[in-house]
Amino acid sequence: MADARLLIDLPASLRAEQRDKVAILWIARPQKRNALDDESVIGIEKFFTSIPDGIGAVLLAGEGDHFSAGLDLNELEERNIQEGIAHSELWHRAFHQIQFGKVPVVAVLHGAVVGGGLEIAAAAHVRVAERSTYYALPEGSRGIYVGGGGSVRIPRLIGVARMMDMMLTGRTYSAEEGQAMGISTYLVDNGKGFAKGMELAAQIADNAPLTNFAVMHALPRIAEMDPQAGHTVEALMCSIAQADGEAKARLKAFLEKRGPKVTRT
Ligand code: 1HE
Repeated sequence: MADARLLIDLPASLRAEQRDKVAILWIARPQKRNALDDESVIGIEKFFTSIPDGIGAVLLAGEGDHFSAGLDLNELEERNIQEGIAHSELWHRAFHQIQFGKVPVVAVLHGAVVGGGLEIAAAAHVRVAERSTYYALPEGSRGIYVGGGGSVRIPRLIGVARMMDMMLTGRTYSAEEGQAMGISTYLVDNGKGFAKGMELAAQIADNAPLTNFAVMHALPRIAEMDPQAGHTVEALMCSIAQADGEAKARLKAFLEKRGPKVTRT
């Protein structure tokens, strides 16, 4: 499959394309710094629940100078408590589909990755940050609270104490600091993020699908289990993966000196 537009009906704030086995989802609202309005969040859920067969990974990126300025503050109109809960749950559903969807997601970060922008980035599986990236949780200064799963995912990346500091003091972290504390696992020069993200996504898309499934769905759950249950689920997952034809073919290829060796990077 060559490059093509993906035939998923999305709002104007999102753009999807396909390059071989990688689907690319652009947050395409640079005039509003890729702020996420309800339409965009619903579109994100739709995209991640409509990924066609043949796609093995998704690249998530933002158009313009910033990845995302988070929640569209124009939509913070008068909501009652029940409506506020429903709004947060809308974000939860959409971002759940990123983390626990069909294929792994690589996020390419640059410029502002703030508020809900950091929440959506945290739902991806691999994060590549350009040096222009900065992270903040300005919810504190806006008198609100994270609502896109940030309290669940961000402490698992950087710890509760750092997230508290970001929210209470409005502290901003640089790309280099984000890399050191584990928000991103790749740090690249400005303008190089998309190419690096595509390289990683293409590599991920070539993995055995069952391995990608195990890494996405079993690993984070095992990590939350008590160790005894975790070991049991790991043994089952390991056995299921090994029994798959794809694993057998790949192991045979290595033993016959046809498979790739581990190489230093
Ligand atoms: C927006 C938004 C937005 C920009 N909602 N419209 N997020 C924030 O608190 C971050 C708010 N944004 C900013 O601090 C800055 O815009 C940026 C640092 C991201 C970028 O600055 P800059 O100088 O490049 O752009 P700008 O001039 O501030 O903004 C350009 C336009 O985008 C302008 O609109 P315009 O009509 O006047 O041109 C801005 O109003 C608009 N814009 N950010 C709406 N966020 C589920 S809970 C999640 C909770 C949160 O995410 S809270 C964090 C919200």
